[in-house]
Amino acid sequence: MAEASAPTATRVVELAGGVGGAKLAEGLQAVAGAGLTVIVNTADDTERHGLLVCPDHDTVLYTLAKVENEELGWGLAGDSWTAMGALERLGEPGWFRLGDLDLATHIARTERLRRGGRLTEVLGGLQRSLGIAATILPMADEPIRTRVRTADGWLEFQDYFVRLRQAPNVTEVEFAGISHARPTAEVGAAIAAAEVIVIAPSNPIVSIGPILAVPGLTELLAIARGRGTPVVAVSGIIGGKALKGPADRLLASLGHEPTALGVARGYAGLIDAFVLDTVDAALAPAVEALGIRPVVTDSIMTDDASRERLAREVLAAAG
Ligand code: FO1
Repeated sequence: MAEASAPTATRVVELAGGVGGAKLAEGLQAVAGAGLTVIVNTADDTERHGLLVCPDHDTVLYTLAKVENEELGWGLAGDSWTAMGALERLGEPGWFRLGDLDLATHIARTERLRRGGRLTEVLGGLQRSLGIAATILPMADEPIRTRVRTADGWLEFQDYFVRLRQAPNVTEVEFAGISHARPTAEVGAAIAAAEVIVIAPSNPIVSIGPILAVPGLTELLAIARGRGTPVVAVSGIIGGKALKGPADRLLASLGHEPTALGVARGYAGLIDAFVLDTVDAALAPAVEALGIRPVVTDSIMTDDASRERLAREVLAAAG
């Protein structure tokens, strides 16, 4: 097991999706405070009832503000569903549930974007209102939407994820709009200033995949690495199973090995170190053979203390 030592990094960038990314972000925020910048996936974003919903941003925001609904893994603690019931009575679809309190976030965001705000600025305003120390940047300001191909044709991501409960077999994934997107100035500056870059234990295909697919993003990471900034990824697959969501099934149906080693292979050439759970210690030599330094530790984050402990180990792993 790796020893947790006092990290020195104060400027940390994390690439993150939803729950796994948010939990590690909380640990990293406890260590780096305002020095943490989280670059979140926006390809899960969706328009519901005329409102822009940004699931991964909001999961990270609510978690860092300590107001997240831990039971659901999305939305706000103590939320209620009165407005959703009223919408359903009017004949609107109710399978994607927006809580009464959560609705305020989507209304404010949509209104500010309609007034001409840039996504990065609008999300920054929400973060300031909730008083978090870290900064959460969308991976790009342009709209990018994940679509998955199944036997029934192409589906919008939330249609697959929530309405169909990830049941269909996925044979292809695309990020619509990605060719028009570019890393924002804020994303570029954060990566350039980072002392450590962390890839969260999020879904490598549909959470980290879209971030890395933004044209120019991997080049920014390569420039940072060239200047000596280490990139460390954490496996979200433990013992061949995703901690949450369909990552293991997506990896397999898209022709990748559904193990931590399969995840490491996907990041080969991009990262310096890879954090695997103790359960997967036997995969460490194969990770090393990819030219990536394996770091074996207990990587399951059950509470605040384990989130901070893993964050410290990840930063220490960066060396
Ligand atoms: N996930 C669900 O399983 N059911 C829902 O009704 C649902 C609503 C929802 C509303 C706002 C939000 O920010 C997230 C929401 N999610 C819901 C979570 C979301 O679909 C996924 O967890 C992420 O897109 C995957 O990272």
